[in-house]
Amino acid sequence: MQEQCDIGLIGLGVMGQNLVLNMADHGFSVAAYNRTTQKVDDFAAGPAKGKSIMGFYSPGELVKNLKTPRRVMMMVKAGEPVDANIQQLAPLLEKGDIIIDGGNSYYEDTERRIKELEPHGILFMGTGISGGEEGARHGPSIMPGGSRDAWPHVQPIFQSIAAKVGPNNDIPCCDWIGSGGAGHYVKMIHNGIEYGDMQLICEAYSLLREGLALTNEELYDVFAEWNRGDLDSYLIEITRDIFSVKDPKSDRFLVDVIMDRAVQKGTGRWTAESALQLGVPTTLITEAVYARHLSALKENRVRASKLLRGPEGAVAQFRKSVDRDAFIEAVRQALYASKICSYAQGFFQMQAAGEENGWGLHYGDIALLWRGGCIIRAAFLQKIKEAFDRDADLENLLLDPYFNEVVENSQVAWRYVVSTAAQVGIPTPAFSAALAYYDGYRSARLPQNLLQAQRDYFGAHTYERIDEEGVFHSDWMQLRREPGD
Ligand code: NBP
Repeated sequence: MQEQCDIGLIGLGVMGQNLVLNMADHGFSVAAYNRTTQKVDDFAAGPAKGKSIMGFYSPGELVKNLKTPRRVMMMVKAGEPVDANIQQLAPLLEKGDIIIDGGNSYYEDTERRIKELEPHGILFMGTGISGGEEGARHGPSIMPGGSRDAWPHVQPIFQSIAAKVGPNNDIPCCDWIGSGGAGHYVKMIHNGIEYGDMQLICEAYSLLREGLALTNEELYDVFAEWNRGDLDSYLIEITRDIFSVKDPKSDRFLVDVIMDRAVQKGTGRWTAESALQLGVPTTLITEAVYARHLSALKENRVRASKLLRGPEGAVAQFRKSVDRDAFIEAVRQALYASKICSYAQGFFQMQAAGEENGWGLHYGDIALLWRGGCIIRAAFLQKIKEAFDRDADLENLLLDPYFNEVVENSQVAWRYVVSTAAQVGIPTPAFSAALAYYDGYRSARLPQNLLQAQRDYFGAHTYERIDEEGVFHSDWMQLRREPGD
């Protein structure tokens, strides 16, 4: 009888194949299946050859060849394919067996699936995985959540294959996140933050390219320099590299021939939708989603560009008078301060969702999981970990002494950059949203007293008073000054 495998994996797409190879490299035997069976053959004869990997042509065969409790991981497209696979798998499994969904599923779907499988005794884990193809192959960031009883059976595999950080490179970027849809929720926030980070970098690029007319070679040097300081991160690093790549089809830089129309798969939008439902101000990520929508209106923008005028000659005037090095440094500071606001908003949203759903999230540990392996990996995440170590109940990252000081020290530069962008007509929705959030969050009094008055005037929606408990309504028509008085 052939040896039973440690784990089964369904879905030999980009992520699935690389995760299987990663598991095999770490000493685990893997049973693999894909709906289009040609992929099973190609994989077995290609990258999987000679490794502890067995290919199968049906979920039934795969399940028969697994050790108990059976562990089956799905890496298929989110949505209907996940349900279709669960329907096939569930009758083949026994009480105590485990299904892991490693795709980018919507967290409410995960919560539903856990409940649907519970009566059958099947444990379901919704697990976020980040790092793309390269991460999956050599060490992703893994965010497991769902049925807690499944975790000890999966932990050794996941923690072996995950990225490692720390002084001895031995802290895995994978730990239990929480019950229900917590794993997928945290992955969704990760992706939302990724949207924000990417938009901020694009705005910095736009300010330096449109504002200062820096060449790609100069942009390379700026990003290389930034990557040596507080902004040290995977996204800054790949952005630096992008500025060095020439188009094989022309003598231009590749970035300059790429269409300025962004696409998206929806995790940023889910983050924004969840923020709206929770009633928390995740403004920067939401602006980043809208920025992609605006970019997609390419034809409209081209038409409008011929009709709608900006501040005439403002960019030329700015270039003549600006101190270039000082402006580059100001953009760097504005980028870092905005990034801090974005993470403050993302963690605030996670805290709200964690409390509402009773997930028991540990925020410092989540920051550490993102320290390596994933797209938003950055040195700065260590600072977030330290902030939550200082105060596990930290209300807002901006209130931590380190972040408070950075943002305060950056604000002159940050305000200069945002006002310059407005003056010369360069759109910076994420920089501006971050600054408006900072100013709003630090305001003990906002103008929403007037808004409450308006609501009460036209709809008798009532208001509260600053000097007396209770709910009040005024007859504004009766009390107002008559027009002309
Ligand atoms: P791919 O597009 O490379 O592969 C999709 C896989 O899903 C294929 O194996 C496909 O089988 C399978 N599949 C589909 Br589509 N519909 C199916 C169905 N009804 N039944 C069974 N299998 C079905 O995806 P990927 O990039 O590897 O991503 C997999 C998951 O991981 C997704 O949820 C994705 O959002 C997530 N993710 C991706 C990345 C990334 O960087 N790519 C990063 C993190 C997470 P087939 O061969 O028969 O069509």
